Amino acid sequence: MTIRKILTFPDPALRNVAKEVTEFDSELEKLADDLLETMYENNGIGLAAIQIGVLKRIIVADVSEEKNEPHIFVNPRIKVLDEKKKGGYDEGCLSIPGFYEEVVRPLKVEINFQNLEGKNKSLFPEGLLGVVVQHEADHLDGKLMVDYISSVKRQRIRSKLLKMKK
Ligand code: GNR
Ligand code: NI
Repeated sequence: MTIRKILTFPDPALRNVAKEVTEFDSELEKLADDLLETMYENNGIGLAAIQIGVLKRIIVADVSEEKNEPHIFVNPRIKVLDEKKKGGYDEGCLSIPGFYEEVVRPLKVEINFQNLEGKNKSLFPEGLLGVVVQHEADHLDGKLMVDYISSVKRQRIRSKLLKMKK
């Protein structure tokens, strides 16, 4: 397993749209392992492959206290079941280090996905996991948490992160 480098906003690579996974092979397994290890190493509760520069539609998450409930979702598709929006979760993003913003998202979603063997699965994520899978699915379409906040705030975050990189 390898800890991979996480790209940070405003890296244009984070704006790509990831491609559907079609090969369920050992390379995909290795990628899932690396994603989990990189997520745990950085104390994250979710990670999308695009954040380590891999344009494949695969995300991982673990919202458990003990960090022993890893989820791997290949080709995830989010279905909104209840349009009622729920804010209140301050979201963070490993690609936007140091910034936390409340994002209003649908409360009830279903996630349809494939596992590492390519088998179709679905899950009705509750609470924080529901928020995280929506956050990760956004990444796969080049969308970031900061897209939900005002452009003034977004610009401020952008310049702070650019200065930190220098
Ligand atoms: O570690 C993370 N925490 C988090 C908190 C609230 C809502 C979403 C997240 S995901 C984030 C890791 C990350 O950047 N995933 O893309
Ligand atoms: Ni993120």
